Amino acid sequence: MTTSSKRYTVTAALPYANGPVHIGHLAGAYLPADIYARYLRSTNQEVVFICGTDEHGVAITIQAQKESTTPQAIVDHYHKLIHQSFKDFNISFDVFSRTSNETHTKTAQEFFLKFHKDGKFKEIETEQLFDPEAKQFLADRYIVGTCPVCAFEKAYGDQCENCGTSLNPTDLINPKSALSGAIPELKKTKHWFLPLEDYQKDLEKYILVDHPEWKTNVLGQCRSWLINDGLHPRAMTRDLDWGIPVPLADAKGKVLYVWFDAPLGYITATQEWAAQKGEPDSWKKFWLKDHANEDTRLVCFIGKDNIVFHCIIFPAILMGQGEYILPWNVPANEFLNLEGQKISTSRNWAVWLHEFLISFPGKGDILRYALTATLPENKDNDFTWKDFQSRNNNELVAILGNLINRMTVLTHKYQNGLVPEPGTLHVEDEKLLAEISITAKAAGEAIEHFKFREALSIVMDLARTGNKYLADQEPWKKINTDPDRIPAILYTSLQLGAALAPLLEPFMPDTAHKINLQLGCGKHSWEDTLHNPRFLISGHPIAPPVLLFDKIEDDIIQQQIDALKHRKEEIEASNLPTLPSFPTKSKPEISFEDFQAIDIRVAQILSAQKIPNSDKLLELKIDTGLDHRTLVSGISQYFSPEEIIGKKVVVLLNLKPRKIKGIMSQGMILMAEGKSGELNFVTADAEPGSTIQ
Ligand code: B3M
Ligand code: ZN
Repeated sequence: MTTSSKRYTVTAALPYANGPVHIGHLAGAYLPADIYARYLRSTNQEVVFICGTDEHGVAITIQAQKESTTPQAIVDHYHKLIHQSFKDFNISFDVFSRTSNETHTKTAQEFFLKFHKDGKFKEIETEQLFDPEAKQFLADRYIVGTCPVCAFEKAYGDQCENCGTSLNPTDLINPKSALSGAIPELKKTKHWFLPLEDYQKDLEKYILVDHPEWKTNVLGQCRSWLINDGLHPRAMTRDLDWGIPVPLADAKGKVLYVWFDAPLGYITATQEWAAQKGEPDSWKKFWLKDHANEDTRLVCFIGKDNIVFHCIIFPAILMGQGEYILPWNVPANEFLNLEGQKISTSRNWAVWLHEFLISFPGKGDILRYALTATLPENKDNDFTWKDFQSRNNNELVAILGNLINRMTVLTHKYQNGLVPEPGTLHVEDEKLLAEISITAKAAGEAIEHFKFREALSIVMDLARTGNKYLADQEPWKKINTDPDRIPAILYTSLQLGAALAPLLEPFMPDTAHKINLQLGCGKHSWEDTLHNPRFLISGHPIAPPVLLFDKIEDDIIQQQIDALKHRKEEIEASNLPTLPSFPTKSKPEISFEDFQAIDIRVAQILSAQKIPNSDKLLELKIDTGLDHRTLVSGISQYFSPEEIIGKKVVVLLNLKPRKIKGIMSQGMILMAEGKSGELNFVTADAEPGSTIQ
C-alpha cells in the first residue's frame, strides 16, 4: 500500500504513426499504463503520464510508399487518428507529443553530439545493400525476395510475414529492392556505433542485481541478450532520407537510428508538458539525477517486442549521457491474439479502436473492462467476441450493474430516494463496510505489482460481496418482518456502491463517473477508500435508477464474428501481394520446361454470380473444352455477372485447386492489370479448349 508520496514518470511506448491503433496495442501497453497512472494519482502520488507518436524510421517510409504519399502526410494523418482513439478510450496522458517536434529534434541531436564529443561512438565503415537504380541504401525492410524457409515470394529482408521467421537480407532467395526492383549491391558506408559491450557490466548490475523484481518475461529476454549473446556495437545512424539529420558535417544523407531518437521522445514530451504548464524547468525533477531523489521513478510500459530497446539500448544511452535516471521498472506485456490468431496490421486482422466505437458507441469502458480481464500479463492471451459478450452480460450487467441498480431501486422504494439514517449497524453491516478498505489495500498492492487483472478481479469481488449481502439480508422480505433493519441495510449497501466508484475509476473511468452521478456522491479518491470510506451523508438524495450497462445480444456479437470471418476469407482469397510492389522489373527467367508445365487454354464463361458476403468474388462456371468447371475469381469490383457471361477468356487450368469461401476453385482466369490496378480480360478468339503455347 502506498502511503508516502513518490514521484512517477509513467511512459507508454510511442506508437509508430503508420497506422491506427487496435486492441492489441491497448492491452499491450496503454491500458495497463493508464490504470497505473490513474491509481497513482488517486493515491496522491506525483505523476506525469507521457506518450506521443514515433514518427521516424522505415515503418513510416514504407507506409508512405504503400499509400503512395509522403512520410509527412502519413505521420500527420495517423498522429491525429491515434491521438483521437486514445482520447476516446480515456487514456489519461498528461501530454501526447510527436517525435517530429522541434524540441525533440533538438534534444536528440544534443544527445548525439554529447556522445560524439565525449568519444563514445565508434565510427565504423560497413558494407550495406544499395539500390543502384534508386541510388539509395536499403533498409532490411526494403529488400524483398523468396523466403528460404517457406518459399513465400514476398518475404522482407528482416522477416517473412508468412511464416514469421526472422531473416537477414542475405538469406533471401532472389533479393530485390522494393523501390525499383533492382538487384541490390553491396556498397561501403560509414556509421556511428554505440559500443554496447562497454556498458555490459553496468547493465548486468542494473538489471540482474538491482532489479530482480522485474517481470519474469522481461528478465528472461534481458538475460538472453546479456548472457547468452553478449552485447555488440550497434549503429545509431542510418542511411535514410526520413528522420532526424545526424548533426555532423561528414554525415550528409544520414539520420539518427529511430531507436536512438524515439525513447528520448519521453524526455522531450516531458519538456513540452513542463513548458505548456508555464514551468519550463519542472521536467528536470522527473529525469535528471541532480534534481530527482531516491523516490523518483521512471516506469516504462511496453509490449514484449520492445523489451531489448527499453532495457538494454535506452539505459545504455542514458548511462552514456550520464545525467539521467534509469527506468525503475519496465513492465512489458506479452501479445494479445484475436480469435486465436496473431493480430496483424498488414493482414487487417485486428479490432481497430476507432471502428469498435462505431459498432459500440459509448461502450469504451466495456472494452477496457474485457481487455483488463484478459491482459496478456505473463503469456500471450486471446481476445474473443464471445468472451467480450460474456464479460459484459455475466459480469458488468449481472454483478456490477445489478448491484447499483438494486440499491437505487430499493432506496427509492423504501426510503423516498434518500440516503437513510442508519441507526445501529449490525455486525454484518460493519463487516461489509470493513471489506471496502480491505479490498482497496489488496487491489492497490496488486496494481503496484503490475497485476492489473488480479486487481480488477479483487474489486469485482467486492461487488459480488455486495450482491450477496443484499441477497442474505433480503430487505424486500424484512420490509414486512423487520422494517427497522431497512435503513441500516440500505445505508450500508449505498456506502459500498459509492466506494466502488474510486476503486473502479482506474479501470473504467466513465462507469465510475456514472456511479457518482447515480448515487449523488462527489468524487473520491482511492486513498479515501483506505480510511473510513463512508462517502454518502444521511438525508442526501440519490438519482432515479438508470441502468449502468445493457445486455449485448447474440446477433450483435455474431455480426462481429461474421465480419472477422469475412475478412479472413478475403485475406485467404486474395493472393495478398502485400507491400511493396514491383513497378517496372520483369520476373527472373524460367526454363522452357517450366513454361511447358503450365496448361493455359481458352475457355468460355457459362454463368457468373456474386458470392454472398464478399465484395470481390464471383463464382464462375466455365467451359474449358475439356470439361465444365467452377472457379472463384476476384473481379467482382470490376465486372458485373451479366456483362461477362459468354465471354471467351484465358484460363490457367492446372493451378492446384483450392477452396475459397467454401467453393472449390479449379483454375484461374488470367487478367491484365493496368498501372492503376484496373483489370482487363485477356481474350482469345478461338474455340474453348484451344491451348496457348
Ligand atoms: N514505435 C515500436 C512500436 O510502436 C516503437 C516504440 C517506441 S517507444 C520509444 O511498437
Ligand atoms: Zn517464410
